[in-house]
Order: sequence, then C-alpha cells, then structure tokens
Amino acid sequence: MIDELRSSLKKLLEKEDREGAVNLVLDYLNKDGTSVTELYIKVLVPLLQEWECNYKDKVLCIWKEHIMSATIRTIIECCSPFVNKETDSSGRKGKKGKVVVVCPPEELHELGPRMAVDIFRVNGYNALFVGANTPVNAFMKGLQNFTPDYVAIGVSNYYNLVNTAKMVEAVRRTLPEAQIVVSGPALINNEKARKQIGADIYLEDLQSITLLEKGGNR
Ligand code: B12
Repeated sequence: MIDELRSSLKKLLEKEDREGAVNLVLDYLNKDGTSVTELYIKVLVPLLQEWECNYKDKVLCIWKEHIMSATIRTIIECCSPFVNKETDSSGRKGKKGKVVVVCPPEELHELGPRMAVDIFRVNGYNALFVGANTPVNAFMKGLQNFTPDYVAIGVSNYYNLVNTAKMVEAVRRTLPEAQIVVSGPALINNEKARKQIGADIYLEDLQSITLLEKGGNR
C-alpha cells in the first residue's frame, strides 16, 4: 500500500500537480492510519533522495526541483495535525527534553531537518525548527531564551562544513551544558569531518532519532 502511495505521488510530482499531491497524501493518512514517521521514511525521503531530472536543459531542472521540493514542503506542513495527534497519544509529550533544529549559514537544504523536528516530537521531545541558512549570532540570541537540552544541526553541502564547525563552537561557548547533535549528507561516510566539527552526537538518518538517548550512531 505504501509503495503504491510512493509511485502515485512520484507521478503527481512529475506532473507538477501540487493540489493532487497534497490531497493524495492527506487522504492516505486519514484512511490508512499510517504514521507520519512511516510516511516520511518510506515515501518522502526516498522520493527526494532519488529525484532526478532528465531534461537536457539543466536550467529547467532547477525549476522542477524547486516546485517538487516546495510541494513536499507543503505536504510536510499539512502533516502537523497528525503529528500533534501522535504526540498527544504517545503519553510522553515533551518528556525527553528540548531540541532545537537548525541549518548553518548558507545551507538551504532544510527538508531533512524539518522532518526531523516532527519525528523528535512524536518520540517525546519538545522540538523547535529554526530552519535553513541561520546566522550564527541570531541563533545564539535565540538559544538564550529557548535553552535546549539538544542542538541538532543539519548540513547537506560539504562547503557548509566550515560554517557548521563555527556554529558548533559558538553553541559550546554559549550553552556548554547542551548536547550538540549533527546530521546530514555532508557527514555521511565522512568520519574526518565529523571529528573536526566536534559535536557530541552523530545521527545517520531520521530513524536514528530513536537512538539519541543512547548517544546516536557512534
Ligand atoms: C530538494 C533539493 C534542493 C532544494 C532544497 C529545498 C529545501 N527547502 O530544502 C533546493 C532547490 C533549494 C536545492 C538547492 C541546491 N542544491 Co539541492 N537537492 C535537493 C534534493 C533533490 C533533495 C534533498 C532533500 O531534501 N533530501 C531529503 C532528506 C530527507 O534526505 P537527506 O538530505 O539525504 O538527509 C538524510 C540524512 O542525512 C538525515 N538528515 C538530514 N538532515 C538531518 C537533520 C537531522 C536533525 C537529522 C536527525 C537527520 C537529518 O536524514 C535524511 C534521511 O535519512 C537533493 C538530491 C539528493 N540526491 O539528495 C539535491 C542535492 C542535495 N542538492 C545539491 C546541490 C549541489 C544544490 C545546489 C548547490 C545547486 C542546485 N542543484 O540547485 C543548491 C544549494 C543551495 C545551498 N546553498 O544549500 C546536491 C548536493 C551535492 C553535495 N553533497 O554537496 C544534491 C545531492 C543534488 C546532486 N545530486 O547534485 N536543492
């Protein structure tokens, strides 16, 4: 069933049918009882990761990628009522502590981090999403009010690793008691960068959020 959802959604995304795509997923969640985590891990993540553009004109590919990712972003936001329901019925709402999720300056890939926030919530964390391309000084100001137990930084592009390291250092200085979590494609199979960045915990994927209390993937 979920495989059918994935292939139908893929077709709608290719056709740029935003309304159809949103309705398809919401109907499915309403009828099937699938969890939001399952939707993200089995449908949205593979569709994004496997996205390819066959046009010879690469400029048109950027158009396609923007429309596809904006539609997926809308679907994720439309999942909020389901996330709230799952969080409320879990009986552990916010009990595992506070998490803030952010991307370093210049990092525009925020869909992974955005989905992570919902998965943190259904797993008992009080999670806040700050988003893409966040200036370090603004983030530090905000941290003083929210005072999280965990700061989770998502980084996709290798050229943003330097900014990630700067963010880790600033968090360490501002909030020494917070645990710093890093994740994202730029760190996969990149143990050297993970060491250089100096975070406390590495999470390989969205599923690994359930390993946070045990120290993540290392
Ligand atoms: C959508 C997309 C965009 C969108 C992003 C929209 C948005 N609002 O986020 C837009 C159009 C803005 C974009 C722009 C660019 N993109 Co782009 N983009 C993608 C695409 C198609 C999907 C990325 C995505 O959302 N993946 C879904 C998430 C869920 O999966 P994931 O990132 O692999 O993350 C997994 C884990 O790492 C982890 N994770 C990730 N973050 C976090 C955070 C936390 C807290 C946790 C717990 C886990 C976690 O969980 C995920 C699932 O297991 C990929 C293609 C691909 N193969 O990935 C290219 C891709 C990432 N982009 C790429 C590039 C080069 C760019 C651009 C430079 C140029 C361009 N193509 O336009 C710009 C860069 C802009 C910038 N300064 O950052 C390259 C990156 C190459 C590299 N590794 O450096 C890719 C791989 C495409 C390619 N094959 O070349 N992109």
